[in-house]
Amino acid sequence: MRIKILLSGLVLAAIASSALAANRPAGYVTICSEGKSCFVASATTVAFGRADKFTYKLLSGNFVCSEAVFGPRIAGGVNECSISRTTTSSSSAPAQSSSSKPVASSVPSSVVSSVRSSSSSSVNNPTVGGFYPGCEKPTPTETVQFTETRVVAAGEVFDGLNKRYNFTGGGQAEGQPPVFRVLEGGAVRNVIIGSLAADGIHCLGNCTLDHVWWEDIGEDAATAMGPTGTIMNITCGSALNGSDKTFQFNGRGELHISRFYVQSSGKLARTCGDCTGNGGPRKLVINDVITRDVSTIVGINSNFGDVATIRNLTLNNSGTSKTKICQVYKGVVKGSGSSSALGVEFDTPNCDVRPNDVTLLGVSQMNTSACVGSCPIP
Ligand code: ADA
Ligand code: CA
Ligand code: CA
Repeated sequence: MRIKILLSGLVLAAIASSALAANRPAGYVTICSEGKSCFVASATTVAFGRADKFTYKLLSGNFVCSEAVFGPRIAGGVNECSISRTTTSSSSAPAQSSSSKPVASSVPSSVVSSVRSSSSSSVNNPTVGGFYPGCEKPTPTETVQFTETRVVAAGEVFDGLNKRYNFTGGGQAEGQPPVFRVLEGGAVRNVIIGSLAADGIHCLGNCTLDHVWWEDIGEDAATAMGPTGTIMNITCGSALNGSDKTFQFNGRGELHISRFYVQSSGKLARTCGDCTGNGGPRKLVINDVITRDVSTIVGINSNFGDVATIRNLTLNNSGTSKTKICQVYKGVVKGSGSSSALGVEFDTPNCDVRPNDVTLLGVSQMNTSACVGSCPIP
């Protein structure tokens, strides 16, 4: 009897933990399991993994759902291959020949010849343009003027139906309200944020921003505010014209950005330099992102244990200013002055990125000198 109770307790615990850890990212649907042949009709980001740990690759055609294609599997169970539920250009297909190989997304030869450095094994070769491939901004169906912040309730999925949303402000004053405040487990999708963009979108816990386009970034585009253990996942969208930060990370936990395009902004993402109760660690995961004229990709506080992992980043700059990929700071708590820049790092405990994770298109250059301090861009 006692053993039975113990066993059923263990089974319940196992069910509970497997219910908590998903084998596909939020908003993704499994198209095949590990070892099986899989198919996507056109260039599509495929997630591979289990238990909330994933590797992403842009694939097209037949491929095997395996570590040979994606890199190391997650031990402890069967890994799965999944795609975004809102991806329309992809489909699962009946079993294909297991000898079939993944096909790189097609890239015009003019673009390939201007790629100057990428030894990445990824097949991600995004085309030049104002959007991440497959994540083009739709034409807004109408413009909605908010008179107050739209609160997205816990677990709610707000589908913006590709309308443009305006609220107020959008200048550089701190302390503006957000256009959307997303509570634990909520999602915002198919939303275009117009020029009255205030303080963008605030996420207070786990949240997904999926198919969100900022036409003109407000004070910043979105802020991760969730506690330790939460993930803010921003995937498939674009953001233009930020004066300073695009994504601001003030909470704890993780901020993931994938299949995203950012143009004309100071930084793609920054963990807070001087927040009230500031600290860490904070984790940034950047994958499949294209930037144009963004001075610094990530700024993180090494003294708080922040880690940035960057893969499949493409710079498509209009000039030769050297983009800083991972700028490390010493962060402070509010009232103790400002954060100070320590240097640009590659392949260190805080900056999990190497130069060959970055593809340089056209005249683009990055700062590879592992410089010390604020490393002014020449
Ligand atoms: C600035 C400011 C921070 C915080 C942040 C934000 O970086 O120094 O304290 O307010 O903006 O959340 O926009
Ligand atoms: Ca700010
Ligand atoms: Ca802000």
